[in-house]
Amino acid sequence: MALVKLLALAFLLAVPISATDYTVGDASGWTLGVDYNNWVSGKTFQVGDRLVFTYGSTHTVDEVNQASYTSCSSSSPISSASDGNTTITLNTAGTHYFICATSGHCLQGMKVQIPVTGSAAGSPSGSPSTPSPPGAQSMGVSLTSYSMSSMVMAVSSVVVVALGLGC
Ligand SMILES: [Cu+2]
Repeated sequence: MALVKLLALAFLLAVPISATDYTVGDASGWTLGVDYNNWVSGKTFQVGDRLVFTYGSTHTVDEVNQASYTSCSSSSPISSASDGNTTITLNTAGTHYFICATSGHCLQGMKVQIPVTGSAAGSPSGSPSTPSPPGAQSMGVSLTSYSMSSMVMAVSSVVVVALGLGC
């Protein structure tokens, strides 16, 4: 069965994996008084990249939808963390919205929106998808499940081929 492992390894190496970790706000971290629009500008975020939030105990990281981002509402977050060091993997294409849930902080600018494009590996057409607010969330989910199922199929076919070769 050594050939199976070899082929599986070759397949894994052939998949481009280039996830990047971004520390939100760089050295300033996640806090008051940072212009996060300025921090985002010029950066390109892809599916699989990770956001690292570092912050003090008076802050939280809440992922919210666009409406809650706009109105600074933390009443129904998608996720919420307050451990001071939060890593969030950008699993779907589209815009991801984060706010601090501490009263008044979001209104004072502690909010950031991250436009995420599909990675080349995860996009069926091969071209990067541009984030579009309406339906972006569901598009990202379908992109992710597409790449998951195609990866499972590819691994299965490698195993089938290897078995067919008689190991
Ligand atoms: Cu805060």
